[in-house]
Amino acid sequence: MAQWRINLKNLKQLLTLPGNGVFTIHTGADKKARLLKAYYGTASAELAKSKWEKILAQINADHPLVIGIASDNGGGIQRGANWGPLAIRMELLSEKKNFIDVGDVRVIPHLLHDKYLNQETIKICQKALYGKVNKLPVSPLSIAELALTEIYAQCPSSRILGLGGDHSTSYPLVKTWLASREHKKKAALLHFDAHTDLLEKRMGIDLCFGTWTYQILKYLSSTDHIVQLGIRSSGKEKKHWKNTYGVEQYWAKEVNKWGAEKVYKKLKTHYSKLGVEEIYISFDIDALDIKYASATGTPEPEGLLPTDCTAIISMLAQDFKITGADLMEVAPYVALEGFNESDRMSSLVVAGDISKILLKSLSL
Ligand SMILES: [Mn+2]
Repeated sequence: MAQWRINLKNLKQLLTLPGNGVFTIHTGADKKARLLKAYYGTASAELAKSKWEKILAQINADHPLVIGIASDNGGGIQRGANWGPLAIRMELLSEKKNFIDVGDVRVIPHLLHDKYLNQETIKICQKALYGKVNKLPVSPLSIAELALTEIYAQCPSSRILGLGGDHSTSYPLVKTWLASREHKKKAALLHFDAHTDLLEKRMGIDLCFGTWTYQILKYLSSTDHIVQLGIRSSGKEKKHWKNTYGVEQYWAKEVNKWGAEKVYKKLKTHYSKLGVEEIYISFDIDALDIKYASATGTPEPEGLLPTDCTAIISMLAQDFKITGADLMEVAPYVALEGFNESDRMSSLVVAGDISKILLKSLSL
């Protein structure tokens, strides 16, 4: 078993216990306690911490890693995806022997990225997070980027499943994944989503749930190295995105008409022509039809079937190496008008199924 020499000192400051990324003392503490009990056999964060630190020290490349980024500050319509990592982990408990959970990125819920902060604020937040002024970042996206960079630097072959968070949290995940690829031309992105997330800015902000994909384009070998599946809520037509950015898209109505096998054939042809060998899958839960994914910030009707998505991911994992993935925008406590408690619960089960197929594809 390959052991990495992980920079534990840094990681222990940047990350916290699984589920603990949501900063709360009382509200929701019972939910965190349930996860800790299931993971470590104790509901006490104090006792769990030493077990988690031991696991951090023993990280190896034999299993996929799970990391949570419990930030929804890059969202903007209906928040609540900060509870996504905890809820998805509860659904993943049956698989817990098949991954190493490195924990959650530490989150100050009012911050997004350090570039939006002045030096004075950064210093004050460093004192709050780390107990002193230092060189470490303080915003969730910035902390995530450093933590992931550390992990990839120690072990470039690590396969990471990121749990969001609003979709802006994919930005550090995909950016660091691409930065650690040896052959950029062979690395591509598959993006499931109802929305393109290709805005250059949203209300002047260039890093958020609506812009992260645009921000990633410059890191790809070329912009046709991203394929988007499930698009249906877009201010512009499909040809606009193709002509302006060169992004390949299969809209939800096409996927639903063609079915999983035909979509996969097109995907395979597209990636193969480009010489792609490894793929990162970013899955926004709102790619799925609102019937299956009501617990999310911007649910949309006429979306994809979970069975089509899992079939496409399974076929993809047979022909390509899936070396990174994420599941985003699961907002477990969002109760949508017209949907009841059992719809909410079943949408979490569906999110769990998606996380399981992503984890499985990372394990192949
Ligand atoms: Mn999205």
